[in-house]
Amino acid sequence: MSDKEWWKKSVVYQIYPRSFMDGNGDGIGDIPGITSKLDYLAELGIDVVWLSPVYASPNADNGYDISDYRAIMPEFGTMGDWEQMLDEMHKRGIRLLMDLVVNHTSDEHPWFVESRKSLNNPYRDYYIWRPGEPGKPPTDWKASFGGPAWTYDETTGEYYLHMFSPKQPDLNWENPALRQGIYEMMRFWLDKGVDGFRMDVINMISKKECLAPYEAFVRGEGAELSRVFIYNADSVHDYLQEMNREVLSHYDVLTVGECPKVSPEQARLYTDQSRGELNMVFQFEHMGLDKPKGRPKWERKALDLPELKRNLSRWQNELADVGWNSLYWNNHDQPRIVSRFGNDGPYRVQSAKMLATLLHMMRGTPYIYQGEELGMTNVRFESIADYRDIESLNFYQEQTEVHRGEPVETLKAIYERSRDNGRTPMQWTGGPSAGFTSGQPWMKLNPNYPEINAEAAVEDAASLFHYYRKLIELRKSLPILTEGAYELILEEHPSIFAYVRRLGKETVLVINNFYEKETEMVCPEGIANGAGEVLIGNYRRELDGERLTGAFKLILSPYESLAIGYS
Ligand code: ISL
Ligand code: CA
Repeated sequence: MSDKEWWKKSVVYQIYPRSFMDGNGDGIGDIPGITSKLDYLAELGIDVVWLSPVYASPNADNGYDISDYRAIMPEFGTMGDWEQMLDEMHKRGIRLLMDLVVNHTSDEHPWFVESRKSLNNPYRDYYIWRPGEPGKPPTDWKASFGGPAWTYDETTGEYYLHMFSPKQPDLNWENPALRQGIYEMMRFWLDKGVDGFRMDVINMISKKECLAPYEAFVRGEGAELSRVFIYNADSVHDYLQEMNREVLSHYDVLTVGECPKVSPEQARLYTDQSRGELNMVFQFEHMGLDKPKGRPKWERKALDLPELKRNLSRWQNELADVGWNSLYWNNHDQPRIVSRFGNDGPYRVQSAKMLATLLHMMRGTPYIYQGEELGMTNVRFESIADYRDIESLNFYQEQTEVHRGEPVETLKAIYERSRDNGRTPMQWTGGPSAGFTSGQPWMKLNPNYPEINAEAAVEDAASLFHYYRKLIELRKSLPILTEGAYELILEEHPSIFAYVRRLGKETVLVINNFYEKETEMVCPEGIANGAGEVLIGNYRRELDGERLTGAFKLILSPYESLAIGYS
């Protein structure tokens, strides 16, 4: 593995700036706040920070609606603050990924302000406009946060496309001038020294292929106008390759593309390094296993462990020879993993350690979302008034007003699924407002901060924080964790998720009891050769290496996790 492939050896930490640390007491997390916490991140040992958007934005979707790609949101600070933050990161050997949101802009971006003015405005074609009668949108596509994906604009009597809220019009990537505008903006940040990009819904940027049937229909060719999904069109690959030729290949960067509805086969295309597209993608299959297939995100079903094993292993295997995986349990759009696949009651710390081991011993680049290293949990606010996310608020309104659903039932779904579960302010101390702000936090804290907070975790050698630190350290000291082959074992076992990593003569055996019930593990023959050394585990248990040889047996405690090395 070459030095150029540093991104294969890195651990990334995601910061959601609004909720990370408030530096000036206005209740909103900001850039000076981040800078003040860099020593904490350095202690954790992460290599890279992915920073969710900090650009100028009216905040319809907390910064994922950008009105100026080259300006910092005043609530977050100044460009000077940002430059100082980058400088302080680099001093500590931490690299910075910026969020690149180029499927859409804010409707307040000057490009859209111009675009909507007239049919022949030079920026008209920067967005996706189609003729249509009021009340009769061009296609029946739905927007992500509720309602139709087309909004009628009276000024010119046409519809514009928005796959998210009406305040997030989709850009038209077919327009070469738009693409050049994006590339220039990317160079602006790269020349300032950023080390890469996380690309928001990058597999949705091309609508060319799916709008084609509509165009044919309008031409009177009678094409079917069925609902088409806008993911992974062939032309996305062309655009990414062009972006590489023109921009990315001239810098030493990490790129990760957020790709809803991507299959491992498609991910191979995006991440095959010889194609020059992305280093890795965020896939979502494992995040969909606790809901009925094809149903809205608000519905739930119990996770089936063998299905999770098959799924994650398929990704490990499909991206083994070409391509590369990202590894994650959490981000700012997901509920907290310890409340979701773990146990946020009496086994909060043990189950969170198990989930961390399971993920971090796999092949790929691990991502940690702020607060995950503390075992932060989902939240249950009594009133919808305490929620902030556009998706949850729209859902609540639709359910209770349009569908006349029960408010209590709707809130229950929100408790399980809301993106705000991951967005409550970071819990730094047990003191007022968890040390997040000296003022009124923009969103209520999770009331469990007196128990769950960074100060307590850093002081406690047995905490989840120090467990994550150790996992990161192991990844740095053992090349097998980055390079080694992956093989699932005990495939059909209903409660154990175990696998083997192999490199040359070395083996790492990873064992996880996914549930609370004690269970017996019998190691298959041919894996545990020689005396084993426990690399990490969540129960302090003296394990004699000799005992871990051959077809050894272990009784696993609740959520017990163990990685054993053989060489
Ligand atoms: O959050 C989701 C469902 O609850 C996802 O479907 C999400 O909308 C999708 O993964 C795209 O997410 C990204 O783009 C959105 C933004 O709201 C998300 O925060 C961002 O991660 C629009 O920019
Ligand atoms: Ca602030």
